[in-house]
Amino acid sequence: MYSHNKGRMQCDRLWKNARLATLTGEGLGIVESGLVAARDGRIVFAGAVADAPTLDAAEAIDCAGRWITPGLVDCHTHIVYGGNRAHEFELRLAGASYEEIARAGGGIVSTMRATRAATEEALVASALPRVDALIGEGVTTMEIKSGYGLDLATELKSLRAARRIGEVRPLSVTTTFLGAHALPPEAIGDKDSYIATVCDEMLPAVAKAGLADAVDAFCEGIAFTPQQVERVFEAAKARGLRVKLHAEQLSNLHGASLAARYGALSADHLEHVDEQGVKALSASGTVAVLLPGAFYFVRETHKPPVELLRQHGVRIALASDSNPGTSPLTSLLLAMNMGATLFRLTVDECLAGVTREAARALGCLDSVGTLEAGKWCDLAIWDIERPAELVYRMGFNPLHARVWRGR
Ligand code: DI6
Ligand code: FE
Repeated sequence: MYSHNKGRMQCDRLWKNARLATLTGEGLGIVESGLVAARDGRIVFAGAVADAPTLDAAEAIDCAGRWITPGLVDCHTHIVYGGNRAHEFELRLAGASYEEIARAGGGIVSTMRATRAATEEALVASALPRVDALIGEGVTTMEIKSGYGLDLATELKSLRAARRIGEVRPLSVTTTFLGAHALPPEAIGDKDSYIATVCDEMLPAVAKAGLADAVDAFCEGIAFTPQQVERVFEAAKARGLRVKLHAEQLSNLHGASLAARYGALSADHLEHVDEQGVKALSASGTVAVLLPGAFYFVRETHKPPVELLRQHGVRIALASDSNPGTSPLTSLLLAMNMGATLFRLTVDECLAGVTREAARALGCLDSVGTLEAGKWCDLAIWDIERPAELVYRMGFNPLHARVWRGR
C-alpha cells in the first residue's frame, strides 16, 4: 500500500524520541523508546525504534521523551443542545431529585424547548466551546447524539449541527439518532404513538438524509419500555443502522439483554445491570460504556458491577456523557479519574476505556483507537512521566500536542 524505496519508507511526518502507549493487544502496549510515522494522514509505523524501517520523513518532530497515546475517543455525548440546566441544578441542591424534576416537565423536556428554539448555527456555536474543551485534552473522535429535538425538524437540525462540528474542527464526529430519549409534551402521555412516529417517520428520514451512524434509545421508567425500545431497534435494523442503548441507569429493566439481542455496539450507564445482563453483553461482544460523570452528578450510589464485567470479559469504555442534565462534563481526563476513584477501574482500564474500547463502542476500531499502521494518525502527546498521571490528576491538563489525521 505504501511505497518502499530500497528498504526505506517514505513518510510525511515523524514523531521520534517518544514513549508510546499503543493500546494494541490487551494492555497499554508500552514502548519505552518509540516513534510514530505518518503518511497521507495514516500511521505507517508505530513502535520501537529498534523495529523501525529506515524512514525518510519530510518533517521530524522530537518528542523529548514525552508520551504518545492514541487520540482520545469520547464515545457517548449529547453535546449539541440549546440552553443549560443550571437552574435545575439549584433545585436539586435544594432537595429535588432528577426524576422529580423530569416528571414535573423539567429535565430533558426543558432542554428540548431551548433546542427547538435555536437555529442550527446557534446550536453549533453553543456546542463549540464544550467540544473545544474536549479537543484541548486530546480528543480526536467524538460521538454526538440527537435527542433534544423530539420532533423531526429539530432532530434533523441537531444531527446536521453535529456533522457541522466535524467540519469546522479537526475532529472525527460520529452521529447517533436518539429520537427515543424522552416523550415530547405534544405526545400527551402516549408513548406508543410517539414511538410509532420515531420508527415510521423520524428514523426513516434521518437515515435517508444520511445523518446518523447509529441509533440509541433511553430504556427507563421515565423514558421508554423494553418493548418500545425493541420497536426502535427493529426500525434501525430495517435501515441497516447499528444500535446502542441507555440501559440500567436508574433501574433494571433488562435493557442490557435487549441491547445484546440486537448485537448492539454498546450498552451505556449500567449502574443497575445484573449478572444475566452482563452475561448477555459478554456473549454479544457489546461494549459496556460507563459514565462516571453522570453517576457523580446525580449522586447515584449504586455502582456498575465492574467486577462482574471483568469476570465475564465484557469490554469497558468510559465517556463523558456530556449533557446539560446529568453530566455537564467536558473532560475525559476527569472521567478517567472518576472511573478509577468511583468505580475502581485500573489505570489500564481507564486509558483503554477512552481509546481502544471507546473506538470499539463506536464500531470504528478498524480506523482509530490504537497506534497501529493503517489507522488514522490521531495522537495525543503528553507532558507526563508515566501513564497513570493521566488518571491520577484532577483538573490538570498535561496535553503537549494533539494530532488529527497526521497534522
Ligand atoms: N441519560 C442521561 O443521563 C441523559 N440522557 C439519558 O438518557 C440525561 C439527559 C438530560 O437530563 O438532559
Ligand atoms: Fe447519555
